[in-house]
Amino acid sequence: MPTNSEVAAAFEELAVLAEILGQNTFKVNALRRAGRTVESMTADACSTPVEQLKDIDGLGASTAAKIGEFASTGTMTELEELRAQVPAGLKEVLAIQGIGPKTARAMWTELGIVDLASLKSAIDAGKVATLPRMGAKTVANIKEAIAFAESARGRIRIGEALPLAESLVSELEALPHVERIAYAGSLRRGKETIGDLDLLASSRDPAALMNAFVARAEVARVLGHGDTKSSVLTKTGVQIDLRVVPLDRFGAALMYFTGSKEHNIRMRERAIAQGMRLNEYGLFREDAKGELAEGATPVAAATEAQVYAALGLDWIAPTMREDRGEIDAFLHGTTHPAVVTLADIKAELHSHTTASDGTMSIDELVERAAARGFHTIAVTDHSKSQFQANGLDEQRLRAHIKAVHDARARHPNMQIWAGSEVDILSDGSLDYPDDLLAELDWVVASPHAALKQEPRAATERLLKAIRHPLVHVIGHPTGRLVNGRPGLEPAMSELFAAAKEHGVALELNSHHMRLDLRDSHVRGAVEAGVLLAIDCDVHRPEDFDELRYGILTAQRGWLPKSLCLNCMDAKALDAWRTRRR
Ligand code: DGT
Ligand code: CA
Ligand code: CA
Ligand code: ZN
Repeated sequence: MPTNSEVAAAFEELAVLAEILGQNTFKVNALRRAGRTVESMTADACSTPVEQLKDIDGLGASTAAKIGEFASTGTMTELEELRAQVPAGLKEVLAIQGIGPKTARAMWTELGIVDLASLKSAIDAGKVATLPRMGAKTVANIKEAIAFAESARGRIRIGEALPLAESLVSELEALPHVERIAYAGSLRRGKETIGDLDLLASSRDPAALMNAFVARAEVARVLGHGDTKSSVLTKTGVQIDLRVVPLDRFGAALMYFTGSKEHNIRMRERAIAQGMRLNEYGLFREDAKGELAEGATPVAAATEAQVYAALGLDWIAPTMREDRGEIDAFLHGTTHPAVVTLADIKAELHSHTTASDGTMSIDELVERAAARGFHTIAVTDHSKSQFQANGLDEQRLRAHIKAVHDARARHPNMQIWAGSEVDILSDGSLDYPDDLLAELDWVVASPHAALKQEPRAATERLLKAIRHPLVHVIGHPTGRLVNGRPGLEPAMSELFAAAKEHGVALELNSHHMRLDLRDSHVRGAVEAGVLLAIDCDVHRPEDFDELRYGILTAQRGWLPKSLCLNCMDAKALDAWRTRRR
């Protein structure tokens, strides 16, 4: 069934199209009002009878009928008709900052502009400046906005978004009038890519906070500047929204703007089932008429934990708020899944030194691992096929094994393993002969080349590596790069079953460019009872800091400590290792 937001979006699109087509303002306004009304309804508009809908303030016979139609067909006849009349490319014209429906209509009907390309040529030909209320300054702004829209990127990787959000939060937090500030949205949920950044704050002087926000050095363009909400685009094309809410409502707002939308919908349904209403201002008890009274005092609003508690739930970590069963799992009195945290990680099992393409010596690598409080480090330089990464041939590997073992005497408190990140060749065989692999303490087998293989071939390739008796871990199993390349697309369930059967671990590579396994794979692996290794694939000292992205992804996949190799104590980990030796 369509959600209220979907119905609202349909009304908004209808209003925009009607406006572009020059239909009367009264009708356009009625459509907009209907959209807003549905958006704020607590009941599902699509399951409410049309007879009742038409009596709701903000709706009427015609808009109620449209909702009824949307509920049964998923669209509105009029919407389809108007879409057919307006060139599809006008949508991207309308999306340009500074161009509203009236301007778009004039551009279309008077200048024949139908998309961004024709808009650009019309500007260059000096035609746009001839439209009413179109000074040279406005045209210049539009031109700049087009360039910007073209450079603005899609979703950004978490490794870029999180440091940006952290610096914003810590600097704005230092302002004397700021009471609280936090990032919300998909970033707080730890998704691998982020559409836009959502910041939420409470301040004794909201205007001053907004002024400080829009004046920041990274801001390229201010999209909106108000006392409760401002939006900016950064020079690197990232949109950031900042909202200010009262401190005593911060928890409810943080919960709302953290999402996910699907989780929020479930929580609102739960509230309604208990005679309450949940929105971004708080959790409220319905009055005697079953309505939400204006100015009511919330049952809970100051902290997220209070809101969850008032709904009979323990606080749910943002990484788990995706409507994937978390509400049932966090009911009061149930034992929740104890997902892995950063502090639980005690070993790095995939790392490179200057012997292949790393920047650190064996000793520096060990010292950095010790500084993290780790008890174990596996040194896993590349194998011979990775010639561009200076992969080790058999002779060099033998010398390297000795060098790694010699380091043990200098670092008695660290468990140091001589390993290899051995290539899984395209046919599933490994890049070193078995007798050499048997000399290693630790074997990570990873695919690096032939990543465009057919899914079936990829599955067979990885299965062969999993069945190999000397392999401990399959490194970055698909080889995908976030926003880069799709990588292999093997039948994951077959890999999970084989990994479980053969006692091989799969890697969750923490590097924000990889996150491979990805969150949904982690969840599948967990359900299959497969052990995972959360590694940083360390090449440089700072790569140890990538761990937090791996942890967020692991949490999104509900990975318990008990299925994470890196959470074992040194002895247990070594016992697991030697079972395969
Ligand atoms: P993104 O930015 O695409 O990576 O994803 P989000 O989850 O950050 O989404 P965004 O920025 O559109 O909105 C932030 C949060 O605000 C979202 O996770 C939940 C909440 N929210 C936004 N729009 C709606 C809505 O129409 N209904 C509900 N229930 N929540 C919404
Ligand atoms: Ca967002
Ligand atoms: Ca947003
Ligand atoms: Zn590697």
